[in-house]
Amino acid sequence: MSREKFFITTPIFYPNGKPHIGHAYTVIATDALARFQRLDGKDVFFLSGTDEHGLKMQQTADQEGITAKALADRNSAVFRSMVEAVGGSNDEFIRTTEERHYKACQAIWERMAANGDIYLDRYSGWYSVRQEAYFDEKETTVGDDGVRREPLGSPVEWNEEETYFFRLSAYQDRLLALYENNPEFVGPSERRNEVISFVKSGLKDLSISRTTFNWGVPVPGNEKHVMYVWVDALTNYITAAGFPDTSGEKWDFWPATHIIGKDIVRFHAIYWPSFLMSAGIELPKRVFAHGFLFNRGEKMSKSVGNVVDPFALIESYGLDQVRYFFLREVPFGQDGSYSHDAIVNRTNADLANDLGNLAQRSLSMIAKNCNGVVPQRGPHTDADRAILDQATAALATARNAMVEQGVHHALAAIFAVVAEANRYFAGQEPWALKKTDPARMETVLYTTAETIRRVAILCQPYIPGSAAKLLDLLAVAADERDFAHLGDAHALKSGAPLPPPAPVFPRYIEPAEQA
Ligand code: ME8
Repeated sequence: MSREKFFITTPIFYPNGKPHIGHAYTVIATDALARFQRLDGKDVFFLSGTDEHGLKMQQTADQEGITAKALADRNSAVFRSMVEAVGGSNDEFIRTTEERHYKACQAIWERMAANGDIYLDRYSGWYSVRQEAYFDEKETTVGDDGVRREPLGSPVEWNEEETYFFRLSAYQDRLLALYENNPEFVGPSERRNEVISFVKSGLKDLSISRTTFNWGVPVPGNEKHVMYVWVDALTNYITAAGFPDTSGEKWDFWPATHIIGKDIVRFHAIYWPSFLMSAGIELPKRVFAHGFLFNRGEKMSKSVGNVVDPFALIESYGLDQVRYFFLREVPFGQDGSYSHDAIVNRTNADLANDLGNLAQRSLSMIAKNCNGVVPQRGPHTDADRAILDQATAALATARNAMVEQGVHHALAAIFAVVAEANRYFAGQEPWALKKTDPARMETVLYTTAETIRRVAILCQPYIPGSAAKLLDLLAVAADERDFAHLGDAHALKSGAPLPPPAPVFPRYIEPAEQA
């Protein structure tokens, strides 16, 4: 039986600067969504990459006195290592300067042209280099400094050029029907509402080529023009699925779920489906936009000079600590803020204290009192049953949350089990049972270890390294860690040998206190 396919993407990053924490956040969240589906038995294709063309890249390269390609090569590699550093389990890392991508862009262009949606005309308007987009005069404002800016604040300049247009105006009704008939197409609902009202306010045809620079994909048949960077960028998602070859195996992954930041919803939820409709290609399953992260301006740590650098953040707090913090603390889809204190408090409380201590205390007791093997499991009481059942039930809750990108809800349900397991452990007092009822002590320790096994299996998408360590401590085989192995049928076997216990979650200690 072939497994259900699941294709998920991050935005492809502009490598004209260094990766910052916002980029890392997108990758971490998309990675958790990808890992979850893999563990849930799906055949997953997880894509990330870099968006290397456009005027911004050319200008940055000019400032540095290098070619745009050299800049792209250098910085794309940095983004690739950022994706790796944050634990990205992506199957591919696409670069828009790849030959296969040029072919895909030219193919989608030709299909849109063949459908009568592309025409040549002149364009003039207020152009923002930073946004790589034209703005209506009425969308711009002139500040006290005499500089005219678009709504997001970047300066605009008057520009006039010959350009190809895409007949976006022709897609207004089809787009509105799409949002109406597929309410899950754009999420969360605030973003969906914004998109609908933007489309209802009227769509103008879109300028989709540039002649003022040549760092881009040439327009087929008119090499004076390069494609507008967003036509090029959005197409990456289908390049990776093998387009224009739609008969290959990779194409079976399409359509994708796109995870993006809220700044680029318009491109993904309006332009992209219009291009695809025009080219006769199936539309994405869903476009989900997360919020923005803000540093509250607190000093992060003495050892960290630049807190927006994801590499430095991981260095200070640990990878799973950073992942856990962002995934648990920020409701996915809303804006969030981070600070040194918030990261330390959250990860010390949930990871070091709740989960880490529970594992350490129960596994040490097992090592000491049960000869280092999985304890004997006597008859289960209601309390034993209840905690194990809650752990199993958390999968259904997490699954329902994860299909709609409710990453924080999934983690909340899993960590509610951890909190309950701590109450169970404290309430059962296995240390007291040691003298009065050693058989019952074994059952309590068994139940605690089995609960930790279930929690660790469920934690893998979010804190993969630490979850693997916990499963190692419980001697769970590598091929018995997916969600199909969560329940009673795959529970720990009494008498199975366990490795010596070791702490999994170091507690963060302020550098000043370390001395
Ligand atoms: O927009 N908080 O690339 P990009 C949270 N190349 N997320 C943030 C963030 C912040 N402060 N800042 C950035 C592009 N991001 C295009 C995309 S896709 C076909 C082309 C995240 O490098 C957010 O997800 O400027 C944003 O969408 C993404 O980084 C890419 O930003």
